[in-house]
Amino acid sequence: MKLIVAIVQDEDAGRLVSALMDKGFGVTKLATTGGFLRAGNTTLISGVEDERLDEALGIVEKTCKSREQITASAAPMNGGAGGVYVPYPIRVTVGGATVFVLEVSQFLKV
Ligand code: 2BA
Repeated sequence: MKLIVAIVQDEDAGRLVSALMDKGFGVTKLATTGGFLRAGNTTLISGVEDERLDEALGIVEKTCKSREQITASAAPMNGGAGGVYVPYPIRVTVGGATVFVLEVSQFLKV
């Protein structure tokens, strides 16, 4: 068995949960925050049998879109000597999904 940990954008999370559940996968949805943008995202965890891993990953890939987001970075003014930083917008491409696949040593429901 494998544990899929998928970090996705909030906009895709509802459809992804539905798509996985429609195919009989168990899913848990967690509200999370990305370290770089400091913005909300969603982490889904799903335990899947080895033979269905590719199917589940295919659903994640099909459902999650990449999007551009604008965030504020800070540029030093006067070389930063005076400790003055001016925020300026930068564009980053987020997603579709950041996915980790972990080996499950035990799966218990007690
Ligand atoms: P965030 O950390 O908020 O990152 C959002 C997006 O900002 C990233 O999209 C990437 O395009 C950009 N980004 C991140 N760090 C950057 C940096 N140091 N410089 C420039 N741009 C940077 P994704 O790569 O699609 O990541 C989406 C979310 O997935 C991340 O949100 C984070 O919550 C999670 N994530 C990504 N890589 C991870 C990792 N190695 N471990 C744990 N979580 C990760």
